Amino acid sequence: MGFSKLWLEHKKLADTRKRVIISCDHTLKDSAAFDELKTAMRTMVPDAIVLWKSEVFDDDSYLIVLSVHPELEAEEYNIAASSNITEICGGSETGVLYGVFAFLRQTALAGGFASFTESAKPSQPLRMLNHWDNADSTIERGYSGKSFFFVDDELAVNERTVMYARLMASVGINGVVINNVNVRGKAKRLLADDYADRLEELGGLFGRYGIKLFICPDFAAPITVGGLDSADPLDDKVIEWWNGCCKKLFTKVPNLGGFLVKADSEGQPGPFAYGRDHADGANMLARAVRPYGGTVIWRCFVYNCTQDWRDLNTDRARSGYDNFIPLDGRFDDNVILQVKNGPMDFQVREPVHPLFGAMKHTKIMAEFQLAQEYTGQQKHVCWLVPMIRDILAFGTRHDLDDDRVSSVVCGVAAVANTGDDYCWTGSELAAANLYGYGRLLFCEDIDMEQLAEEWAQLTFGEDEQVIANVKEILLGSHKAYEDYTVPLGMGWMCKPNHHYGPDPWGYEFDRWGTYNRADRDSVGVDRSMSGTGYSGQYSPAWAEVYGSPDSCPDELLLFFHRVPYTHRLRSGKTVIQHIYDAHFEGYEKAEHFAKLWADLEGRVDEQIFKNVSARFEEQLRCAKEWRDIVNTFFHRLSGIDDEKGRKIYN
Ligand code: GCV
Repeated sequence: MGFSKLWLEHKKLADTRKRVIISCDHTLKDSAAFDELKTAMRTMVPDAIVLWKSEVFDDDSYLIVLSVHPELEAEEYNIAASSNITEICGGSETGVLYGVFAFLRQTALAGGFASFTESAKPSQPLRMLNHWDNADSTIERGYSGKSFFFVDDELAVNERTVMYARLMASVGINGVVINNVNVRGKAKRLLADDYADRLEELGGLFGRYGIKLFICPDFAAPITVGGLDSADPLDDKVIEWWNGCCKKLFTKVPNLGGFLVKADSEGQPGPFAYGRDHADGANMLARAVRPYGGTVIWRCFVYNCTQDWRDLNTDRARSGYDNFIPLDGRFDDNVILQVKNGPMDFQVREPVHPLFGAMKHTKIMAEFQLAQEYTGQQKHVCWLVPMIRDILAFGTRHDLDDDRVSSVVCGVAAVANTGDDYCWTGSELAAANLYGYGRLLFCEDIDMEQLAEEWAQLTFGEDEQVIANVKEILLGSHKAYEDYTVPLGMGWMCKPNHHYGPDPWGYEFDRWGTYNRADRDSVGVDRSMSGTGYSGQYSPAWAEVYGSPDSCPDELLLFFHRVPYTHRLRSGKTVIQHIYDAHFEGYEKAEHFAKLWADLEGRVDEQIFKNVSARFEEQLRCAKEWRDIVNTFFHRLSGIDDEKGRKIYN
């Protein structure tokens, strides 16, 4: 299947110059930065010939000078651009590459060569994408076709992977995990010789674009690949096996950054089977990868997924903190703990995970999910970037010089939303999540309106109506989705397993620890100190805010508290009235967004228009189901009428 170039389409500029001269030394001439610039200039200034250095420089020429300045940080760049000459300096080839992409972006947005200066270095040192791709080409929680990394158990390195690396580098992604954290099927053999040549090739490609390659190993590989009878992290034979395996692998694949590990979670093997803990498991691997500069990223998504719903004391929200806080300080310095943005699992609204800022002696990174597992599965528009921005900007109120999540983490990862669909992300609008995520991690102060406009213009062109409508849709989409699905922090009223569409009690009597506990009088889970005690996992200042329904922010009230339907929110509305209003208003917003899109017929590419229109049709169908099922559910339980007398089914 072919593929779109997304925001790297490079539209023609209104410029009639005859020559674009790229001046740089020989080393840079072989770099991705040079290639990107050359390719882009050929499309953007089609009347010009693109030359490497030239004696001729006249009014019909545009000169771009590329250079590496080692006094800059490796990923930093400076641009000084004018109408006839631009200088781009970077701290390394990657810095120059980022500078080139920034120059191309600004030039495309300005519609021609403009005068500007820009200096930037990334806000986050590690900016990752985690793919949940399986070797058999399926993608766990994938909504955009099949894997383009794995085709029928083989690893593919082809034009599509090149385009992928280019797209990711253009928004500053510098680490990619290619396979699912649930290591299944042939992916268990990623550590064996089977994939070595292709991993080397893919690593080389990624390296050219400043991206480190990561894989998820099977923690039980000493057994499944090595034929040992144990994977005990403290067993000498096991340690020796991993040391040998890593020596071979990292020597063959020099651009391998390390491992991402899901252990003792949802059925994955881990150290618990041998009476060891997460620090034992992570450190054993960290020592095996250390000689090669490798990193072990160890996930904190660990909880009891065989809970009894009758047990009111066990609280899944508590588990990350309870499991890992006792281990603070025990992890080697090439271990990073990867913590989901909230304590549950990528719901549309959750409190920020209490581990941020609390683990003072351990490296931590944040994990988000661009694949919209719980947020409309790339059929509904739900632009997650403002939410990610808010979470990174959240002040943990721990006693730190800078207590914001963005400062207490050493990197950020997101579950990717890509597949082998023509447009990569199922819906063209879902690509705004991919683009915006990368841009945000590079520049955490970026303005969301500007970001939405920028993406819309690079994707759809200069038509102001298109940019305005797309921007309005993106900016309002998350709130609309939250409103017509699960407002007030309730979460989880989706259909079990596939997580799409409403089912208010779908998880209520199940083993996953995800309950709303709605009855005829009240709704919500008491996670205050008189309930499960989860609110006490925060810094004292937040523990106090979250600990009482009077001070808890409305949007999280039912996450932290169990209250009667007649409880008055800080907004002045009752809980039940808020539920009704949110569902009616959220649906209306979705209708409005669909209309904004419909108005663009003839203004955007016909194929794109049709694909997104079909998705809006589905979004409206599903949003109506959410509205009517959730409203009816609460009306039947509570017996309280909507004070505005709107239609609720009984
Ligand atoms: C990769 C949720 C998802 C699973 C996913 C898991 C995780 O439970 O539903 O598909 O597994 O999170 O993050 O490990």
